[in-house]
Amino acid sequence: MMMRLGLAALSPRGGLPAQGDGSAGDGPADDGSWAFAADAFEFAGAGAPPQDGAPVLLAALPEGAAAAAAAAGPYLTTYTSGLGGLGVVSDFNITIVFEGEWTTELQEEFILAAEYLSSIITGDIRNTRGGIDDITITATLLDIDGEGGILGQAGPTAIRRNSHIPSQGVMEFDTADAEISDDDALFDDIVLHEMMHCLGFGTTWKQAGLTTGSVRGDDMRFDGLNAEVAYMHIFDDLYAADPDRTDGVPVETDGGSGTAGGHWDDDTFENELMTGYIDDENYVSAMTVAALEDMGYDTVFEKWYPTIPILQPDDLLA
Ligand SMILES: [Ca+2]
Ligand SMILES: [Ca+2]
Ligand SMILES: [Ca+2]
Ligand SMILES: [Ca+2]
Ligand SMILES: [Zn+2]
Repeated sequence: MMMRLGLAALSPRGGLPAQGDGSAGDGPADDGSWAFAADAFEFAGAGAPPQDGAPVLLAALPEGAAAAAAAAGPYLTTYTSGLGGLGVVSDFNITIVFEGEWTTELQEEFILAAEYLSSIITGDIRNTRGGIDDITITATLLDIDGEGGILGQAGPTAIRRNSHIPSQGVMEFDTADAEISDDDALFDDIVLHEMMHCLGFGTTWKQAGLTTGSVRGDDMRFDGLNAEVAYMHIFDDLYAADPDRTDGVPVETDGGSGTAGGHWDDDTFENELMTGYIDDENYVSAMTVAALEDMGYDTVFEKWYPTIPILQPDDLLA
């Protein structure tokens, strides 16, 4: 079944980080975080095609980037994870189809994110009738609105009927912002965050019946068993202090449509990667991996050993 969801759009809260003096409106929010604001699943509207941007010419990139790309040789058109790249061999495979013009530097962040996901998700997902094994993500770099404003958008575009596991997704980034965030060493985190949305994190929860409460009611919870176990054991202080802990893991209810309802609560989980606001430093907690397990993926999370350290993306580069 092809099922088009809206796309999760992301944009910085208060502008891009650290380009100016950090005054209000000129940089990130006071806490240095970015909002994946308007991460609105209804962003594109039901049935609306993804933004069909013209390819960005390398000449339109900042001079240094274009030169670096030219020096590094031609960019990839497709990449599949889990086949040994970065040392990762996994039955869970992500194929990225690159559209538009790319730099190898930016593509490296997609490769890292995909290999990372293949290292924490270990099990094969049944191929689609069309033979997709296990998800195809179309990644496009295009001119959207220049520096600031919209960073890009991402989300699943086709979902398996019974399992609710996506088989197709899109990730689109504004060229100007991608270059800047890559210079700020944030693009890798942004790409991984958005790739998680393509896998269904925060984007299929509701239809998969994994949440309770509501954004409107100002209390929404993810109530998958594995994530609840992770919440209890990894964030034990927060868990103990949470009067509604038995309802599940707190989900973001601020930030408006898209940010709300599709992320871990930022006030609670701060610089966890899958909160709706990205920080200068972010990490992937076992709770995020546990949520993927609850979504039907076979992952490295094991609920009997919830405190075992979770591999981080940079570990693949070590
Ligand atoms: Ca596979
Ligand atoms: Ca498969
Ligand atoms: Ca922009
Ligand atoms: Ca955060
Ligand atoms: Zn997000």
